Amino acid sequence: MTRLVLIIAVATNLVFDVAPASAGMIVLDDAVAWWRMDSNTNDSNAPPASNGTVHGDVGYVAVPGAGFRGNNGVAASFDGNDYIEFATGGGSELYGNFSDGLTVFGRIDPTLDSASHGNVLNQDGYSGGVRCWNLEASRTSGGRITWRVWLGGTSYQIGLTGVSDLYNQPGLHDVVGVFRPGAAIEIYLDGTRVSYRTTGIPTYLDASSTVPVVIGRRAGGVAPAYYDGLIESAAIWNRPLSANEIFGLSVPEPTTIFLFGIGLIAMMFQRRRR
Ligand SMILES: [Ca+2]
Ligand SMILES: [Ca+2]
Ligand SMILES: [Ca+2]
Repeated sequence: MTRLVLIIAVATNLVFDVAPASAGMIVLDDAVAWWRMDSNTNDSNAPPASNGTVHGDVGYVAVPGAGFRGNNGVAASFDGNDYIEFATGGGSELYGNFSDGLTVFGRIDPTLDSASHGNVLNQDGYSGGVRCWNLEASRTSGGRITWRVWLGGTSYQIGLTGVSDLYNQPGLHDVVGVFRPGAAIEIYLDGTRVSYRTTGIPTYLDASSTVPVVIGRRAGGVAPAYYDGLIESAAIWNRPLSANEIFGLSVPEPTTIFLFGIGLIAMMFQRRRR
């Protein structure tokens, strides 16, 4: 029994301690696109490389948390008139009807200056354009996170309000929107599911070959809805991540210390038995 605990603890420590960022990085490495936003808008998971084109003056600033969860300690800064656009066209890993599912991730610190709908990451043509999906940190209702998907122009929307007002919670937070075809749409905050819907869920989403994927504002329409604040990183998977995988993106740092402690205790028991 002790030997088993030892093996589990040491193995777990290998995952969490030898490479401190690996818990989150294992999941992020599996994304079709992962934008680390340390000095540019390039996709870390290439090929294929879904590199972004900057519009405006996106800057880069130091943030806490370097060395954990894929965070290199730098975030992109948006001040209300900047965005990053990704090329449309056939064959791109970012586009499709996501009949196998979709997960969208942003590690963000929005500011109170954000528009009423501060678009973190979306393919949302808004008024007059095709709307596919969007992830927002909205000023409306005190900083709620909203995740929407569309099929046939119908909005399947869930929103998070009140208790998780990101504007009054300083620092970076992990927000995740998940589409599970025919089953659920879900919002996760810092690794925990905070909102979900299971009725009326489509088996695929509207797709567009002309509306681009965009970070920092809506892809199109009459109201750009700029995001204002920091984005440390963002990613897209063309499948629904499991709850465990999403927790792994945001695994709290004390877990490392806790598991390291279990490993030490197990080793001490092992030595005393000899
Ligand atoms: Ca890629
Ligand atoms: Ca600007
Ligand atoms: Ca970063």
